[in-house]
Amino acid sequence: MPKLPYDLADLAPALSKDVVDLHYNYHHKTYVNNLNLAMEQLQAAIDKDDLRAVISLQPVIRFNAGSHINHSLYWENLAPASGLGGKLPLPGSPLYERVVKDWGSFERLIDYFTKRTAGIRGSGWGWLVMDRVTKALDYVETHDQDGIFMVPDEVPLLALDAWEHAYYLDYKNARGAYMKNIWKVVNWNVVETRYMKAAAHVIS
Ligand code: MN3
Repeated sequence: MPKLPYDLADLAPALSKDVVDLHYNYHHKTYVNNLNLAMEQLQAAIDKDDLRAVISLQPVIRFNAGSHINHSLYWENLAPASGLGGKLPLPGSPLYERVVKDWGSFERLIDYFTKRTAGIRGSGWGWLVMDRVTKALDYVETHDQDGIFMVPDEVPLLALDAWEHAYYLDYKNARGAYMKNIWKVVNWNVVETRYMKAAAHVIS
């Protein structure tokens, strides 16, 4: 489990202590436990050269490993509103200029992402991604626990968890209200760092 870069209560009121506690210490932890178990079973299957077992373990590994990767990105790209949470990059910074180039403004990007992520059918994730080839920023959604690592040439910059367990305790069925409030705790500093690292390794 990655260590949270803040205390459980620090994302309130956007996300209550209870919702973060349940999400991190129960949901995320359970995915990690299930992944560890499946990895042990995979190793045993490989040791026995049991190809049927190796293949049958793939869906559970895809689900739980994807979840662990996605949640690790999610926790990292949030921050308390009393600190870096919700503070947009300054004009002139690389991410600011790229967002303005691709989206016109942060307001437009946030508005679009809020609508799209709130509208994901079933469980999934909304992502701000950078295309490795063009460096352009785009919105991508993935379903269940699939992640951006499964999409060729896209680098995840911002992970938004649209699963009910991410907000239901606080917002009930109002996913749109959760999506509206999550921007108050998005750590754009982390998003910008990811962008600059990704942009430095662009495929030419
Ligand atoms: Mn989740």
